[in-house]
Amino acid sequence: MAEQSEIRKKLIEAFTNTESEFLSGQHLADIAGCSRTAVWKHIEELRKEGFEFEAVRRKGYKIVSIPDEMSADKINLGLKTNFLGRHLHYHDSVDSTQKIAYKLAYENAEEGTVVISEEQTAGRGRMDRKWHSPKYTGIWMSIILRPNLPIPKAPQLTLISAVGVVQAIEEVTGLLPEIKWPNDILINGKKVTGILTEMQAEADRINSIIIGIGINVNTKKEDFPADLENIASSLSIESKSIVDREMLIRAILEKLEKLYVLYLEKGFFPIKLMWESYAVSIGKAITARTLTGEIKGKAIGITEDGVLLIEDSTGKVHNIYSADIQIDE
Ligand code: BTX
Repeated sequence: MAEQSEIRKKLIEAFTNTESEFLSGQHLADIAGCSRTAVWKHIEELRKEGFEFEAVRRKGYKIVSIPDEMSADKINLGLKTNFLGRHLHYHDSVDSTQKIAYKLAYENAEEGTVVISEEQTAGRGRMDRKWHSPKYTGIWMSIILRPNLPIPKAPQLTLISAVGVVQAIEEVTGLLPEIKWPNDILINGKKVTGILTEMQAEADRINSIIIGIGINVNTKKEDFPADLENIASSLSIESKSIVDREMLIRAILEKLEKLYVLYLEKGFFPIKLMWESYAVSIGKAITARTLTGEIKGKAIGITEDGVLLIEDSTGKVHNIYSADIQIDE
């Protein structure tokens, strides 16, 4: 399947990189490394995705228009990664991309496999909370990673993902997002992105990590339900423009791949520094709500393992592994 989408990617690139109007079937076959019959079949597949072509005998094919809706082929177009997103599963509507990625990972899907849907009917957040994922407005995607790491390192992947998403949003929109530990990405104090990291493990090793990323991209104010109205926002609302979702997906996959490779080679320290440079809560008075209770104090940093450190009024430092954070000042 990857080879098929690789061929279609080469075909679209051939059309978008050329000055000439028509490209012959033979020329396209040479570029894509397949037969002329295969070229014709791939063009038919692209037509089903909404690409429009004109075909003229003896002249070949000309691209007339590229569809507005996302498709695996459009996301793939110009994607500069080695493994992230090379296997891309695109859906119109699913319950949760996490569930699909989880199943794929169980069936031995390769590292870097990505599941994207235009809509989620049962998108989920942490601790079984709901994630609002309306159609065509956002990026709802899950990424399968297979790092050879011990289980306690898993939370670091959430922080790596947050840094990648922030860098990609900055690059594509010019907005300056902030990270609220561990996984919220905020712009002007409102949540535009949530990240959920789930794990399949065997004995003491990680088998796969599924990183779920939900971004409100072109959501309008009136599209949010009443309970999110005051806490959520979208990149479009904040930038006052329509944001190209496919470009943003590519940027995320590219940034994340670089950070992940850096992490595997050099460890968490360089990522920690980047993460801290985007963190909104560090140095502030915060309340952490954990499953067992509430801790108030000053957020003084994160550890090498991505654990949040809070110093309470008595000077005692608490290690916070999982909590919801409220910034008090
Ligand atoms: P979280 O538990 O930190 O955040 C969930 C909370 O955020 C909800 O209880 C609600 O208050 C608020 N919320 C719900 N939907 C939105 C939204 N669209 N924008 C802003 N705030 C919202 C965050 O969990 C992790 C979210 C991961 C979502 C991705 S999407 C792709 C993948 N598939 C899937 O089912 N989940 C992940």
